Amino acid sequence: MKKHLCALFDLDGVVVDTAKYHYLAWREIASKFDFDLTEKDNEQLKGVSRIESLKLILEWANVSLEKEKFNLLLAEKNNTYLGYIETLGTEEILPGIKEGLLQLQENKIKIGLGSASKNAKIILDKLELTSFFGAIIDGNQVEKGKPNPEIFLKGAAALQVAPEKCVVFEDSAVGIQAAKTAKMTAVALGIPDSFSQYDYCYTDFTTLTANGLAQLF
Ligand code: B16
Ligand code: MG
Repeated sequence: MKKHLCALFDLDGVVVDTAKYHYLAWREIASKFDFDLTEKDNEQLKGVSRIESLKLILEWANVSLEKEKFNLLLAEKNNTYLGYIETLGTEEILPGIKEGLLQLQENKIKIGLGSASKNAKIILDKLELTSFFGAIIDGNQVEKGKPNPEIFLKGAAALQVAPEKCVVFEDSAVGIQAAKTAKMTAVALGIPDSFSQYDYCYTDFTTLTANGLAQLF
């Protein structure tokens, strides 16, 4: 019997390196408060929804804002981010991802996306990867962001696979927490120290494809 029947992919930081564009856009917002958002700070924003990210930045900058101004900044950040990703193309798909998706597809493994981003569908289209995904769950379809397991549980339900039969590929600590809370197998992509819990950790998808992807399914 196959160990897992479904692969759920995070988007930013796993499929494509849009994390750097989120960082640049948030830096511009933070600079309005003379707050220098560092790459280390940005690590804590990975996988975190737009609203929660802004709340964190304001907290770090020790700034409180009225709702109207808060919403304006959210829109501004997204416009800046959309500007950065306007020319995003297939060359920005992270190494090993296309090969991994093809391998999973050939082995009839169901594939889903579980991203906190409200821009996930635009990005997948730009990367010409949409057709690989049998279900796309993004920030528009969930009430609770990662580390809440809602995103991944909705992905499993849409693909009609039990959570225990799903593998999640994630680059963020909150995403790995969400996968574990959902009782899924969690594969962390990045440096082990960045995560408090995971089942497997690989530096990137190429290393995973070469060393363990086939064994997971
Ligand atoms: P948006 P993921 C997350 O995507 C990003 O990691 C996080 O930095 C971002 O704030 C969040 O999406 C919301 O994105 O502003 O486009 O709705 O990693 O869960 O694919
Ligand atoms: Mg991510």
